Amino acid sequence: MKGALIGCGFFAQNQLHGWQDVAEIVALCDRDEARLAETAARFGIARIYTDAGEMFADGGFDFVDIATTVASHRPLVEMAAGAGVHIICQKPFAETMEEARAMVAAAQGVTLMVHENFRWQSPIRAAIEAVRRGDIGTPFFARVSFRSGYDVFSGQPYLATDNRFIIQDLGIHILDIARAILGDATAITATTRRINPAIRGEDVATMLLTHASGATSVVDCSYATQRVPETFPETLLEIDGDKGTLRLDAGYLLNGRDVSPPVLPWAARPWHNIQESVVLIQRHFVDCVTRGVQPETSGADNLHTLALVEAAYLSAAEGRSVTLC
Ligand code: NAD
Ligand code: 89V
Repeated sequence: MKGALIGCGFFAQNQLHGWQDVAEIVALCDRDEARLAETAARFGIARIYTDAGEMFADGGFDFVDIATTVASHRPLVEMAAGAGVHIICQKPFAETMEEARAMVAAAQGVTLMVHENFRWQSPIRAAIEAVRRGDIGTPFFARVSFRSGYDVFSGQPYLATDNRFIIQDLGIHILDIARAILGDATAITATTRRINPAIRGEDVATMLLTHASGATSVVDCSYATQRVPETFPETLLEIDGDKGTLRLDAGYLLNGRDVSPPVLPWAARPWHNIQESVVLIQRHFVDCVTRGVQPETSGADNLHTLALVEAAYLSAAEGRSVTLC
């Protein structure tokens, strides 16, 4: 398959490395000319555009990978859908449910996948597959936990200045993991805190979910946890079922077994876990398009994860449990 990528920023470099083993990226777009030129030279991509509309008009690709920040997602998704190309869109998919629903509606004729890669991290995937195989029977409880003091702001400065921080940026990934393990949630109660005075949004969130199956999960995240050793970017799991228990502990130990992700040739610790998951989700996307089936984190599926994000902020603001329809 041939693809195009929009947004040559911090994280897109991983996506472009990943594509080298999965599909051919034939065109690049960024409105920042310097970033565009530098990225095109790094990956040897000849067709470059500062205007996405011009890139779609020229065409010649089957899918587009939208790697920009959230404010531009809706116009770019709508443009791509209008051009009839399949779409991967970075998380957070949208800033509001209304925008997200509009994008899903616009993309009815193409495959639309949200780049929700944490559920594709191989240690997390090993746990999800074990649950899906029935290794621990019927799960009734999960804790999905991400606690770190890693400086994410130097690579992604917008994380320090946006009104919303940890639930929208990181909580969204681990709420998605909770859904992958226990299915959709019907209610959420959340508390948030800002510990780091140098940022605008919340950097700690604790969420309690009731799932439609009757199971309960605790989904907690912090970028204010000075843990030694630092575990960024590991998500730790405790999953209890009626026939057994799974623990994904620090150091990538799944019930004591080493499930460490590989460090791909272009990757670097500690990001290697996330970097490998990019390749795995890209393969999943190409496989789904080829087979004509919906990706796990299709646009429609992601509406449920986004609804949890919105409900978590509402719950924290109003100090009450929020029911999801
Ligand atoms: P960034 O600011 O470094 O890069 C975004 C790039 O998009 C910039 O170069 C900007 O010029 C370009 N851009 C924005 N709007 C555009 C438009 N309309 N047309 C063309 N170019 C445009 O951002 P980043 O840190 O790379 O984050 C990008 C997205 O990736 C965010 O949504 C972020 O949440 C997400 N992200 C995901 C993961 C993950 O593991 N899934 C990790 C980090 C970041
Ligand atoms: O995965 C992400 O979305 C990143 C980070 C791990 C830093 O939170 O923004």
